Amino acid sequence: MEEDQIPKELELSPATDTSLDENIHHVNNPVLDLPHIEKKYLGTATSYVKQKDGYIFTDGSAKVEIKVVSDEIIRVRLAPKGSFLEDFSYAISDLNQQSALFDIEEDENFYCVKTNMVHCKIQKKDFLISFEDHNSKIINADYTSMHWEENADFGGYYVYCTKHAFNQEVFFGAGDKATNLNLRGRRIQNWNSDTYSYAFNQDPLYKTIPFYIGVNDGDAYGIFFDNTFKTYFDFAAEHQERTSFWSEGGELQYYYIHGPHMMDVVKRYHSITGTHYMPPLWAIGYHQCRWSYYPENMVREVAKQFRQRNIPCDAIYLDIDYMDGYRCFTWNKHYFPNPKKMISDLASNGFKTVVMIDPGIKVDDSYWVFKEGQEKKYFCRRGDDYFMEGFVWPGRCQFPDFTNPAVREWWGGLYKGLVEDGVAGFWNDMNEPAVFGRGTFPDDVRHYYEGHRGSHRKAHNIYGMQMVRATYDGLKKLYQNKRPFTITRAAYSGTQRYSSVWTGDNIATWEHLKIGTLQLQRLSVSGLSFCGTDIGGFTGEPDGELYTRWMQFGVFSPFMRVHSAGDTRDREPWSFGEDWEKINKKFIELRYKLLPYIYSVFWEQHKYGLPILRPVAMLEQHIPKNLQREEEFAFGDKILVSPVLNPGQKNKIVYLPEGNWYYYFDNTGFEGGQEYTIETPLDEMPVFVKAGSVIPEYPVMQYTGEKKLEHLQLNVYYTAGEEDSYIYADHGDTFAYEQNIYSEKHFIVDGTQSLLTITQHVEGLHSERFDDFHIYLIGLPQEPVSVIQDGLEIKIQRDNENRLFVVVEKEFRKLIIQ
Ligand code: MIG
Repeated sequence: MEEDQIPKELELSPATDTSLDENIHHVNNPVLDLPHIEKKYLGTATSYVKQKDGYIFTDGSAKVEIKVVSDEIIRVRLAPKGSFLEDFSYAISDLNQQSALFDIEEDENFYCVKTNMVHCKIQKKDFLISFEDHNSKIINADYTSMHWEENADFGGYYVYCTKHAFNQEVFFGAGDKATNLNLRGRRIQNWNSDTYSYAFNQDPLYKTIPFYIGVNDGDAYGIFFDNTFKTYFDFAAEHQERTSFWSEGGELQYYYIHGPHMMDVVKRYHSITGTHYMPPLWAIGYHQCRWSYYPENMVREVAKQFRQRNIPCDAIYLDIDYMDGYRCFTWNKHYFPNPKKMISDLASNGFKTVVMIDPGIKVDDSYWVFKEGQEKKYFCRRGDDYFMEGFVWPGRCQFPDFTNPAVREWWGGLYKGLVEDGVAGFWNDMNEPAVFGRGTFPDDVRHYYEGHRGSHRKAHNIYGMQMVRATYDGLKKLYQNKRPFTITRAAYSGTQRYSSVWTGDNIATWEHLKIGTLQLQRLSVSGLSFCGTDIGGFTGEPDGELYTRWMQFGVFSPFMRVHSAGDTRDREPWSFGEDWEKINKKFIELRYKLLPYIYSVFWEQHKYGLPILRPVAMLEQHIPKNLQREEEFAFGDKILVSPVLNPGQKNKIVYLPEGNWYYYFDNTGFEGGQEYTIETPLDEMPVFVKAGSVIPEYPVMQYTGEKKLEHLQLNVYYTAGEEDSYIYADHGDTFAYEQNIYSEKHFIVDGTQSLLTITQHVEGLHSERFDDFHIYLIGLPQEPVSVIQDGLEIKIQRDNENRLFVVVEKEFRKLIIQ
């Protein structure tokens, strides 16, 4: 859209526009169908007062706060009757570390709040807000002014914001939605729901991430609508030229996040909602789960099989059946007579044990958790003061109010026994919260909400997040600063600070494999990078081919776990016969080889807020066609993958972004910026490495830390240009990295001078235990004559597969290959 078209459209009078179809949500709500409920719009902006970090504008009765969070982030809040709600958010980790210089200008028609990067313009007439870059290019603009309607049902406001959707604009983000990457033309809602066997396009699902990224004319921006009530987003679905978002309560409060690159937007979104801590190394290995492995002999047998068959595995999960009558924090002593012994035997064989914990606490006076919770009044109550009760696995249950810090503290402590038994990780399920029959809690249930009390309407979408937060905080203390591992099904924005996530109860179909690739890419750009699907599909039966292709995608899923429902057949990597076992083994081994690379990608996520999976749209947002590609994505900065998503597929068209690439399995070189047809034999998948990359590789171990690392292998892929690579390492299980006890090796690979030079700079205080590097030189255009390490010539060697490598000192500065 041309810039000069905008002002005309901005003049549209909202009052004449009665067709706003956000009304559609009234259809199922008889109370709201009452015809007299009218939307109210902001009037003319007439004045403002300055605040410490922004301005409050008014039309004489309503107020709008524009808060400058940073040069690139502006927060907008609406107070329909002039008083803002308390400024509290569960999503935001810290706004105060940000800072910005800003100013305001005013003319006859506009106010303009300016930072170095963003101009937030408020058109006085109709109070329309727009965001422009410093060249006055409009990036995002109101279509109508912010509006609201008073709601007789619960005594609050439904709040609305309607923006222009530009002609070519596309939309990404929004969490776990099981739909195409580009959200244009879709309406979504957020209400965390237990959605067993969900379908493509089914909505809502388990998570609420009210954040999206818009890309128009090569420029990206983000909107984070920080509201925990049921929220809706309409991406040019109802009206081609409008994008709206609204909520059934709470405050209209959103952050405009400037780009211009999608990567910038995602980084900045992380800068306010936080990142995931470094996971323990074992948590990014291969995990084996099912509903459920029991009794003890079964668990031991599965573990034994892994080791006998030499298939790496770091963790085994115990689903709900390990508990005594599904009472959390207890053991079924019939199935598991001596859990401590079993867990320590597993541990000495390299297996971590992860167990499930649900929020529902069985109503049972002889059960200590229930009794304590009762005595302390920690369970949620109905509006009329009775306890909230619902049926879940244990039968009749009550539910802790995790929005109360005292309850969280108590809950965190409950893990003590299991931690002492040796359990290494915890899996929080059913925390949407899910209740059999009625789905979830009734609306009137009360929550403490950090002192800003409210009903379940307000707390529903953050219930799961606060549960896993309680879990994480408790474990952090109990493990005495060893890193916990947690995984949650329900989430709200910011949950990444406490947990990894999985996509819930998917199905063993090819369609669901594809849905999984979409969900994980989407979660990754929505802040929840540490994510995975149930590999193989939760319900239904995959055949060997589907299972194996899913395993291949699993290698490039940030979280790699096989899981399946209770009534399904065996799902171990060997369950489909020898041929499939061989391929599964090869790919699980690949995961273990790539671990130091994957760990470094997690570091980039943690430290810099970079998403782990990066859709091609994000790599090259300036190429319109890429905005529609959704089957291929980068895993970190250096590896591009395009999972095979169809049965019997012999080849696949893969687009390679600009630059040069190597096919991982045979090192064939490809020139990027175009599509190729790539063969897809069953034991390979399209995986490409960017030219110039340094990819560290571990020898295959049966579990992380099995053996001392003698050498660190570096695979260096020749480039005619220059490329940076970063490799991160640390203890693998403590928080010492927060005190800079880590090492970050920076390699510059340069093919412009000699044949190739590799320079190394190391930062951080951690010294690694390996002796030297084995550097493999891949794709050299000619045989090297000599290799010089810091002035001294070293030997060029060939391994038993005739691959070229050199042994180089750990501290080397410069390697010249000529
Ligand atoms: O009502 O714990 O998504 O992973 O195996 C089902 C049993 C409860 C749902 C989870 C699934 C888990 C299952 N749980």
